[in-house]
Amino acid sequence: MSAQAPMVITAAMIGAEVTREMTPHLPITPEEIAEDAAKCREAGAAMVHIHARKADGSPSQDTELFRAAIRAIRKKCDILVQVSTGGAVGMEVDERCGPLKLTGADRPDMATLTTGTVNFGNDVFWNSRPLVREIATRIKALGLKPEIECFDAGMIDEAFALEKEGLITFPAHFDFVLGVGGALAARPEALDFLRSYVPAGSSWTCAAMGRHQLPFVTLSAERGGNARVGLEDNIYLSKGVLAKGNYELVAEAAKRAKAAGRELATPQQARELLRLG
Ligand code: KMH
Ligand code: ZN
Repeated sequence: MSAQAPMVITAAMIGAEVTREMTPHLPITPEEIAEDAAKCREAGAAMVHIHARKADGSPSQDTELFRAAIRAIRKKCDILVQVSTGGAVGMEVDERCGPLKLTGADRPDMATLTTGTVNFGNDVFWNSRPLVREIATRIKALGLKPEIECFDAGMIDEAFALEKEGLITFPAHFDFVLGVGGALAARPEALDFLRSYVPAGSSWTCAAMGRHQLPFVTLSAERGGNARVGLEDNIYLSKGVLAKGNYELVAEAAKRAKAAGRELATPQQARELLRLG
């Protein structure tokens, strides 16, 4: 039996940047998203992280698009649904928070909260301190626990400030996003520093970009953490071979997690491990 807790695998299925030109396997419609999500669940994922797209494939944080995707997913399986509040570069706060208008049976299980501004390739992912507080307030008002997205170490320091202000509670759940152009690189030393820096008792996930995605599943598994894989961050299963869907990346992550001695968390176990209530 593994001494470590079961590993939560999250499938970041869509994102805002990947296009159908880059991969024909990107899910866009609610039905496509739900079908791939159900396969991700079967392959070992406990949660999906979703963005939404309009019919033409362009990114959108429209409440109704998220409602349709969440309903379609929940019709097919019990996977947890984490919504993005990052959206796409350049979106304003009200647009970014579109999915936070979903209540009752359509309420998501979790929402992301990025706690600082960062270079994002040649763009800037803008998260001023007032904006971070506004989004944190809306997540809290919906009764959700945020996944704190850290693209750099200072974003953990900002989480400490948010906790002091009563906008988030500890222990928290962090996602270390490594390897975005212009931000913290996907290096094992970076992961080791970040996990040593989070408040006691917190849980963490690592999302590494591109070719680093799958190797970092192994590093996270060995260190007792959790992993995020999926087309938002990486479209290749191996060099030059496109993943035929998010489920293929989840299946490979599951294989690596098990090889490192980890069991996989069910959605119910993930709910407890991430303290989603
Ligand atoms: N698309 C990025 C600019 C999140 O989902 O919360 C932001 C992002 C973070 O993907
Ligand atoms: Zn995202």
